[in-house]
Amino acid sequence: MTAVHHIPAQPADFPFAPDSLALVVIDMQRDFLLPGGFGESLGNDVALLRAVIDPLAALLAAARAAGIPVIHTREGHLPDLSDCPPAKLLRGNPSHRIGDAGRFGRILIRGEYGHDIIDELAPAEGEFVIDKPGKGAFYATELSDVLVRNGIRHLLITGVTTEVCVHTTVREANDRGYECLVVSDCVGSYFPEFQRAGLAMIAAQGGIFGWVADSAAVRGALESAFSPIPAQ
Ligand code: C5J
Repeated sequence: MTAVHHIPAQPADFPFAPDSLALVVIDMQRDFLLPGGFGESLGNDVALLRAVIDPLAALLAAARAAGIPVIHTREGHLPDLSDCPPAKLLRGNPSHRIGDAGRFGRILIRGEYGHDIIDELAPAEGEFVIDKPGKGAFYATELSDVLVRNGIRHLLITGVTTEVCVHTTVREANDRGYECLVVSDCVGSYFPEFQRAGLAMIAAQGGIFGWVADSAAVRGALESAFSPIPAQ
């Protein structure tokens, strides 16, 4: 039987089995994070999202060292926009719509430079990359299949933005019976008040959507759960 390990978290320790754990990295894309990109062109301060890069790079390295599956997601659409609901296309700033020309290519269009993941967190060979047309990572994607095929039940959730794609994914995962721990310094929002409230909402009411812990606590637990067993 697989041993159960724990990560110190809110509202209580997060129990996980090492062989059912995965790291999920949501939408760490140039369009959202690069200075001069789509996110910034909407008037947002990308520094608030970029603060996530260093702790997330360290967590990614720890996950790779532990050998747990890593799943990256990218929000975006087909070049002909056939997978983009008209309501999504029409909302937002009229001068910066999905599919419009942006500094890093057509905004949120698959295959464009801006749609891809930032260099610091580039997926390694063998890691999963899920392209999603929605805010949640389950809607219209192969994520459920990937999780089932790999026996994954426990998700460490990171990425941007806290109150949009991170929250939607956590809620989708929670409804499907997955146990989600949101890593507080590895998720980011353009809005400090949404960051605070978004994290509080996860762990409120006894962990209504899941657990919250910082990356130091998660890395510590990974190191102890995945350290080699000393020879007798
Ligand atoms: C947004 C996302 N905020 N990845 N996308 O539109 O959260």
